[in-house]
This record gives sequence, C-alpha cells and structure tokens, in this order.
Amino acid sequence: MFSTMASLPEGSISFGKPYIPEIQADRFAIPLEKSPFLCVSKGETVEKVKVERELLESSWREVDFSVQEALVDSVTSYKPSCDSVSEARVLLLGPVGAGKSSFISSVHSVFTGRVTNRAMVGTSSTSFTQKFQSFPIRRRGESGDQPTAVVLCDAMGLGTGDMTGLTLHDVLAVIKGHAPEGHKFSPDQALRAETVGYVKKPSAREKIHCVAFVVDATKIDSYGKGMGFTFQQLRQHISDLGVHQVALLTHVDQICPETAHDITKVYRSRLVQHAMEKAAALLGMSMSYIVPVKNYSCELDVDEHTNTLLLCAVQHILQYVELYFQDLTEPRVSQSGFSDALCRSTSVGLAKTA
Ligand SMILES: Nc1nc2c(ncn2[C@@H]2O[C@H](COP(=O)(O)OP(=O)(O)OP(=O)(O)O)[C@@H](O)[C@H]2O)c(=O)[nH]1
Ligand SMILES: [Mg+2]
Repeated sequence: MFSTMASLPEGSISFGKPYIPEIQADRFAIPLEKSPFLCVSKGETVEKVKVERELLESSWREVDFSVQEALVDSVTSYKPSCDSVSEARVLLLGPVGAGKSSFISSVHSVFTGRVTNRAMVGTSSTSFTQKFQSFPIRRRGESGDQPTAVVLCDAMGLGTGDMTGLTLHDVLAVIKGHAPEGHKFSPDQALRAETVGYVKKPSAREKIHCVAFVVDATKIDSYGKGMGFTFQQLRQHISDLGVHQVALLTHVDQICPETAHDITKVYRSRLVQHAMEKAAALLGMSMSYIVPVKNYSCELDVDEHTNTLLLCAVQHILQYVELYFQDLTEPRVSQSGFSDALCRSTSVGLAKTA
C-alpha cells in the first residue's frame, strides 16, 4: 500500500534557515569536518547558508567505491528471471529538469567510457524531452558493443501547471506498454487506441517493469504540495499495476560542496541525508527506496567514483525489477483498489492538478 512518510525529525536542516549545531550534535554524534558557506536555490532566489560540521564521522550506507569493474560486470551479466522477457524496461519519471535524460546519458557514459549525451539533455521551463524513447544500455569493449539486458526509457517531465507535462493517463499507458517508440506527448491529446503506432495488446516484454522517480536535490524545498500530490496519485496507480518504484536524488553535487569535491563522501553528507529525507516525504516512500546520484553535466571524462554511484543506482533499480518479475508468477492483489476504468476517468487529472 502507498505509504506516507512521518514528518521530518526535529533539528533537521531546513535549507535557508539558521543552522542549529546543538541539536545536530545530539543527533549525529559530531564533531565533524568544517566547511564554509553553501548556496542553496530556493524558488527563484539563491540563499547563502552557513554550514558547519557538514560531514558525519562515518557513512550511513556502505558503498565500496573501488568495485566499478565488478559492478559493470554484474549489470552486463544480468538476465531477467522471467522467461518471456529478455530485457528489463525501466521508466524514468519526474519533474521537468530533474535529470531523467541526464541519468540515462550518464549510465550510457559509464558503459561506453566517455561522457556523451545519449538522451538529449537540456534546460527549459517546460519539458525538454517531448518523446517517449527507449535506450538499451550497451557496453563498449575492444571487440565491439556488448548488449546488456537493461533498457532505460525517457519521457516528458511532470509539469506543475495546467495542461503542462505528462498526464496520469499517458504515464499509465506507457507503463502498460501501449506507447509506440518515439511517441510525442501532448497534454491535450491523450495516448489512445487511435494514436498512430498504439500497441494494442502489449506483451510482458513491452511493458515497463520498474519506475524510477527522479527528483532534483536543489529543488526539493520548492516542489510544493502540487508536486507531492502528483507523486501520491502516480504512486497509487502505478502500485496498482504491480510495478515497483524507486527514486533517484540527483544534483547532490550542487547541495553539498564536500560531495561535489569528493563523491565518495555522499553518504557522510548531512545535507544529502536531509535532502533524501525530504525526497522521501515528497514521494511518500521510505528512504530505503531512494539513492543519491551525481549525473554527468559539465564533465568531458568519466570518473570511477561517479560511475560507481551510478552503477549502484542501476543495481538498486534492478532489484525492484526482479520483484516485479517474481510477482508476475504470483496472483497480484490490488493494492489501492483503483480499477482500470477509474484510472481512465481520472486521466486528465494529473496535469491539471499538478
Ligand atoms: N550538477 C548537476 N547537474 C545535473 C545533474 N543532473 C542533471 N543535471 C543538469 O540539469 C539540467 C536538466 O537535466 P535533464 O537531464 O535534461 O533533465 P530532465 O529531467 O530530462 O528534464 P526534461 O526533459 O525537461 O523533463 C541539465 O542542465 C543537466 O546537465 C546532476 O546530478 N548534477
Ligand atoms: Mg529529459
């Protein structure tokens, strides 16, 4: 069932508010390293916040940053446990500019060994990505490309105003496998049986097997209730289709200078930890579903540690893909009680209410 997150613990850092060392000290057992000021975007303004004792003494999640090659091998050798499916299809879903396309491009870069914008990345007030596009991840080696069983699917961003962004109806149509490759989304033209290329009876291999929500750590305070409601609606309906969801917190390099300088400190960063707590509250999911990533944005070369964190995110996603395949062999119990008919009748709600 769709869970709601408890309110944030007392003493949480709220970006833009004064820092309270005593409460933090109780909670996180510091003293810790010091760092200077942090610029945090809040709505349209950027505030300068003094941040002391930014790093925890030890990581709160263990990541071995020296196992990049082993992780690449592990993802390359992954095979779906479901006989009728040869590739895991993962849909990236999130607000405009959150870093969906960047994540796809970054994972592609990990496997090709150089930074490339495979999925087109851009900046726009409405979604830069307009089409539904699947990107099979291939490993580049000396003897040519080697396919992996991972396909990352890009889609339009979720909007925050009337008739902007992806609608609930279209999200569900994509997840059910009805969307033709290259379909151009249009909030006032729902994806339906008459749409050119509409996949009428999608097989298990054409459906989406896991949804990865993508949220931007620098905007976590400014998404607002509308976006929270959008996520709640989405999570209820997607859960009802039996599709598991995880979340990626992007732009962690932009909220924590220590992490920007050294990505291996990501799980020692209190700022990242707090942003993850806020992401959990926004998405209505437990923190255990959420992983931080730093996408390639301005770099020309890949970096082993950044790659490792991206590969950990892919592995995290694949665990939930496997849960979906396991569930396929067992009868699915409706979780929210929403019927397909109800989904259709509320299909225009998402863009309007977001
Ligand atoms: N520093 C930094 N920049 C990022 C990160 N992820 C994405 N970006 C930047 O954020 C901007 C938007 O990224 P996109 O990947 O296009 O975002 P999107 O979610 O696909 O956006 P739409 O297609 O418009 O919905 C680009 O300028 C990226 O370079 C990150 O982890 N760190
Ligand atoms: Mg995009």
